Amino acid sequence: MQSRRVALVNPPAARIIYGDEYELKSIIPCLGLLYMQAYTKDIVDVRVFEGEEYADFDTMIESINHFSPDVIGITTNTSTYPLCVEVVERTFADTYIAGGPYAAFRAEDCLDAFDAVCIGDGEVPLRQFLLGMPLETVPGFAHRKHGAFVINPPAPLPDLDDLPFPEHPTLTSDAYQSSPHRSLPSPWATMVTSRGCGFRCTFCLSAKGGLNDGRYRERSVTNVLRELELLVGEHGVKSVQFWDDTFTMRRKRTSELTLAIKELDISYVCNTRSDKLDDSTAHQLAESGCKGVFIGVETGDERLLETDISKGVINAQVTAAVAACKKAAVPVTTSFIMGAINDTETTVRRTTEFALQLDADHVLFNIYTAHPGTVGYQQALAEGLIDHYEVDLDRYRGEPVGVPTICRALPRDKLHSLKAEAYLEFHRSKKHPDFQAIDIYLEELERIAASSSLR
Ligand code: B12
Ligand code: SF4
Repeated sequence: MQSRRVALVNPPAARIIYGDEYELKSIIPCLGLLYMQAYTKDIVDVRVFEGEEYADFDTMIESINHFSPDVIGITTNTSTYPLCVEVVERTFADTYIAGGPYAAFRAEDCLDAFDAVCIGDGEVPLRQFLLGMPLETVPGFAHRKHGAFVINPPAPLPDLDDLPFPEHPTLTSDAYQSSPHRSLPSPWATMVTSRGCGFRCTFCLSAKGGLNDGRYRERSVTNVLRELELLVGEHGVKSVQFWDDTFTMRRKRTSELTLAIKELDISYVCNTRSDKLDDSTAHQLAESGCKGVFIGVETGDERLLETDISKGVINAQVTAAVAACKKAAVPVTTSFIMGAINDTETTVRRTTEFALQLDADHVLFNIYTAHPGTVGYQQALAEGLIDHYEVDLDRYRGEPVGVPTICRALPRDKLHSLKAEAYLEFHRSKKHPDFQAIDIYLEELERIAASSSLR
């Protein structure tokens, strides 16, 4: 018997989401889809359709239709949701399943377009469905029964060591790119050695209350090492981007992991929190080939850091973590958010000043996005700053595309100019300025001044 065909789809979103910042951003495949492909390929003919690998959206749709899948599973982010619906409208499968960060918290709305929504990790529920379990009974799925919205009991979370390794399309396709702070020698791969985080940051879906309740789960060092050895030994991989939320979460594991990685003689980049990055950890990272660590600093305003962001650290810890990286010679990226509910021009400028003071190797400034499922979204709803918004790519232009901003004092265009100014100040403060970035943000400032196109 011919096995069922399953398409797992990530719509092409980078050009829409990144706009003029496109050249400066990371574009990588969706690991979630690749994990689900690896977990089901023994029972179905499953193919991943990564939007960035196609010339345009139409070509991807044609390719999906040519494959003629029985089941289509689509990964959703807030800004990509309209494209996800378009995939449903322009293809012809029997069953449509949505999953990922947006659908998990907008399950009822998504059921207007989809037959089921997967809430949380998808490997086990998808496999159960493909093995023949009716979607009405699959743990982890939400669906409609006689018009009523039903959420099935949650699926058990898999032991991450039991999951087969995903494929690594970055090794074979040139559709992917690294932002300057993640740029490493080719061939490069992306990996997660853990899932979840569980701190309380108000904008983040890896926080407590977010995806899988933010539960932090680890792969064993042995399991990570096996995948790395495979990548290095069989595919000649020279570097790895670790996309864990908090790579250095546990000191003991970090020591073991960095010792193991050191043996492989690769370079890598990772993300963490400032309270998980002291001198000794920074030293271990450096010794094991770490060429970049990303720290979410969020704001320079100490009060907002507690009230609006709920980061659980103070500025002194950030300063110490950045100093630790510099001492260990690990390049560091500091990332900031502008436009939290109570941000003002003064607090945003304080953020820029803090970024300049920290003087990291790279910096990111983003506009606060109230994603459904976050505390920030609930707060903005409760305070009447937004309603239960529809994602609308035409109405809300620029980052965050499709989504209203929530800042009480600063309209969208003002936030965008403060962001562009912050980038300009940062890059101009450097001994070796990034002229490409300077040009991008100068043009952005001119555009904002010339029109009020950012609603
Ligand atoms: C790596 C990463 C990226 C990568 C790759 C994105 C991608 N498509 O995977 C890059 C750098 C490109 C990126 C960019 C952005 N990202 Co990002 N990113 C992440 C990060 C840190 C890890 C994702 C990951 O690999 N997880 C591990 C895998 C195994 O899990 P997973 O992808 O969630 O998939 C599992 C389940 O969700 C579920 N599932 C997912 N899809 C489906 C589909 C079906 C059918 C089923 C059954 C199940 C299912 O099953 C999977 C396996 O268990 C997450 C935070 C996080 N920890 O999740 C943020 C996150 C996904 N990013 C986020 C955002 C906002 C962005 C940007 C918009 C940021 C910006 N302003 O530029 C852009 C948009 C990119 C885009 N194309 O849409 C948000 C999304 C929130 C939302 N509701 O939209 C997150 C959750 C961070 C946050 N704020 O909390 N990101
Ligand atoms: S520390 Fe990072 S990953 Fe963890 S909840 Fe906060 S923002 Fe999310």
